[in-house]
Amino acid sequence: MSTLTRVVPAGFDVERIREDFPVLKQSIHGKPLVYLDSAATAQKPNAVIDAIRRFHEVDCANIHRGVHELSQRSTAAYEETRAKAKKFLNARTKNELIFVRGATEGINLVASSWGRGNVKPGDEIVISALEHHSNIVPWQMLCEDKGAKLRVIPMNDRGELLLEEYEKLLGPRTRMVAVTHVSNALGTINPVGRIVEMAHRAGALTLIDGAQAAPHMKIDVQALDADFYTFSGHKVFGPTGIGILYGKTRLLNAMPPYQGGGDMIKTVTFEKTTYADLPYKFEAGTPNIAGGIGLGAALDYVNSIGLDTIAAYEHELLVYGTEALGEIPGLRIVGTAKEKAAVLSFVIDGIHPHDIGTVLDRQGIAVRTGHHCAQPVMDRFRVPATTRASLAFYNTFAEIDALTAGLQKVKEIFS
Ligand code: C6P
Repeated sequence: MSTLTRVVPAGFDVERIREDFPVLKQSIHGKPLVYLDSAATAQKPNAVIDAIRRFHEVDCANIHRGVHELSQRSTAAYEETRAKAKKFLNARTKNELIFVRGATEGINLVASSWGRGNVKPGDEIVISALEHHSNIVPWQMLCEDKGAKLRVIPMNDRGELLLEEYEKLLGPRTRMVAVTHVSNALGTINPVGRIVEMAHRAGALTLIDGAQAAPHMKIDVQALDADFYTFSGHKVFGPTGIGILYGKTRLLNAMPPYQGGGDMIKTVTFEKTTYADLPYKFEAGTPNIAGGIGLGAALDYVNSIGLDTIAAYEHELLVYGTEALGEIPGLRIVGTAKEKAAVLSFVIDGIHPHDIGTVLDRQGIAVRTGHHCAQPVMDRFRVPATTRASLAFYNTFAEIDALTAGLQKVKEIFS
């Protein structure tokens, strides 16, 4: 056992919490599962699994379409999640929350719908060097389509954005600044409040990709003054295929629908269609009803622990993990920002990350290896890939010890 300091916030009982996650109670290759891949997708508590099961067993019906009891119940449960998401993000009204498939779709919706009417040849979109492909490619597609230019905020060797360089990128042609709140590849927490304020001063709008922030910290879109904010349900302990896009009412009202179909209309004739009011204008077709209900249960679950408690505990895990990995000769942590959340990305001299991941898996330890859908980040650090251990509040100090021991084994095998 490591002699490093383990600090646990008062009242936080990780073993109690782990009881809520059935998937964690299994062995992989004969070893207890150590799940360190929550940035890819988080595990689901019983509350979420039960809510989805209950929907299918008891309430299953399409929403917004039926006068019958089941449809009323499923509509109410689905819409209840919108209210929960409003609270989760501190939005002004429920109508500012659009159900999407995940952060990827949230960003594509804005790039496509807002971009269609607001970006002209010569305009500029600013993103950062830390972005996931989901917050690069939709803007690149928009720029190609419109003859606009993509500008990129650079970062330093710790993985922190250079705000003085960002300032220089802002100008009269800047239409949108789209940055991640927390980097999935490095864990850097960006100063998004400051980034938003600087964008607004230049007359640009902002989109914050909250995919890696929502599971780890309290978010207040009003305090941030973000114009758009998006996150994925499956990373906040909810199901896959569901997520939230927040947008300011004024902006959403001015944007055309993203997709056409059922549920997003007021009237349809062959001559003309009129669209539904917010938020339904952006929600064409039968949605992921079970997913929406599961997401509501996930937000309740996260709130029952409390995001401040979660952030405090995960910070201690991260500090402990950083120290523990730092003691392994030849291991280099990639991404050492002062403000960091939940991610330990690293390389080991002479050993390919895929080999590291495979040996760890044989010991029951699940990590992600590769470019983490952030190839420009890898290019910036001149590595083809990293091994990434990503944390959630159900992880333990003992699991970090298991990772450290696993990495010693990797070194023995490959030295
Ligand atoms: N990152 C990871 O292992 P979706 O796929 O739509 O739920 O989320 C996309 C996305 C957007 N932004 C950031 C910062 C992200 O981390 C992700 C998803 C996962 O890092 C899967 S690639």
